[in-house]
Amino acid sequence: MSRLVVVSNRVALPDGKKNGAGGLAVGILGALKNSGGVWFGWSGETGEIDDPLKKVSQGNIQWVTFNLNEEDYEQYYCQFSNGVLWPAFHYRLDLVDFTREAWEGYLRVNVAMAKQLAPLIQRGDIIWIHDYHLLPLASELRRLGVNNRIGFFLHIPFPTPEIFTALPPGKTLLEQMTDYDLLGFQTEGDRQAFIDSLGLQTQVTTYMDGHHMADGKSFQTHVYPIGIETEDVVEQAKGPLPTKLAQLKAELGRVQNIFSVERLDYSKGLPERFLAFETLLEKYPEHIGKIRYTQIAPTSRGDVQAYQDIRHQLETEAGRINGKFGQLGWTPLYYLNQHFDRKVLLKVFRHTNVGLVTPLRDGMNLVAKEYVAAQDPRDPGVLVLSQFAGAANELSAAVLVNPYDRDDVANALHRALIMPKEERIARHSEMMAVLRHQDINAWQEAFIRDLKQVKTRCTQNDSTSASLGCSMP
Ligand code: GDG
Repeated sequence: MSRLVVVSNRVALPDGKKNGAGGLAVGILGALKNSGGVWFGWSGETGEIDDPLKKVSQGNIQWVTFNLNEEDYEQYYCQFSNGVLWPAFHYRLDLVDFTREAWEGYLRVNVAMAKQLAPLIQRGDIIWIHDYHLLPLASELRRLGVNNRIGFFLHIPFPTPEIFTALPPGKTLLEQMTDYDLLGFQTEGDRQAFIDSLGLQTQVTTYMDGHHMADGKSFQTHVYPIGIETEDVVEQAKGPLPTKLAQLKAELGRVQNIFSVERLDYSKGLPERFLAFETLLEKYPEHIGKIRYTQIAPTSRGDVQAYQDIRHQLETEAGRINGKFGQLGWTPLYYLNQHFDRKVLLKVFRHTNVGLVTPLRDGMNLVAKEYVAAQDPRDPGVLVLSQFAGAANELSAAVLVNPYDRDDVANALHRALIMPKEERIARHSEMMAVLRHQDINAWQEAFIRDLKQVKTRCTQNDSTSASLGCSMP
């Protein structure tokens, strides 16, 4: 049976608890346990990329990590991955800070990673590479003679050609991406945007079912909406509240709670959400004194300037809104710039009336799915969800909003706060059916199944293609 080699920027080591990736680590581990293999990525530590690799084994899985020096970390991770690709792929060209040094650093790290990884790859292994940090990795592995099946999954959106073509190295990135055998996207919109961007630069021939040929290379594109560990979330959210939370619930009495949690990131639409909450209090004063909005937003990528800016913006807005509407004994908005324990979060989800998830752009958004799965099916809360989250494709029974329209969000919040129980139950049960069917295991199994079925890589010029079992669709 073929081994699986997973590559991601960071790995979740076996001794640690689940990291910020939430259920993603569980999905990857599920895939690795099924076939055995290697999980390769950055250790999170400073050193040289060609330092000896750190290896940890447990059962049939080996975790292999490398170090990065400060310049690599700055250029590959902070400047190019998170200062160019992340904003551009989330439609924020205004925040893109491109330099050629950053691009060269990004390439340098991908080249060095390929050199470290190639000797670990055995004949017959399948390789699954994750996310925007590693767009060129297959290309570099191919250069080193790795002909194994290589798949890629993009966790974030793929922007439309108008945005993508603004990236100075866009053409090279697309060429590199066609060195994957299988490219997976969160939504059909993302998949199509990739093909459209590629089609602007080169002739793409599409056969049936996402099989393509471009520049003599054949590859497939498919949609795999990522899910959560649905049953695990259901179980963890159930049961009695820890003492502190139970006390808080008792103190709040009949106050209705609006709740959200996400990494502090400009793509999540937090300032817009605070303003929509203000509009709710202005338009529907009957809620004053009777609701509370709690926003948890732990700092992420604090080394990047745009992330420092948004943190200041939120602190200012929260203070202003509380100053304007607060009363003695009532604070409308709780903003907590802290990381919370996952178990606590899932229980809090269950005891809140509205889950407010309004990113301006999001590949999928797992918080939306976790919020739904955590609800009590006999008396569920309501999910208010941005139409620009990938999750909106599957969770169409949420109250969908345009996060740029604060009146729309305020109206949706009002509707959610007064929604009759029967409607809440109907919406919840429709969404649960989707979450149970398309959970994190179904996601990884679908991707791995397709990757295994890819024919050995072939090119139009490859005279040995037929003998390798390579066939054109
Ligand atoms: C990327 C894409 C796509 C958040 N704060 C805390 C905490 N979290 C957990 C959530 C959830 C996870 O982190 C975040 O996942 P999201 O999907 O919401 O967002 P990104 O981090 O931006 O993830 C996204 C995802 O990849 C997977 O493909 O859905 O679109 O941007 O699980 O619960 N967990 C804990 N404390 C916190 O304070 N314990």
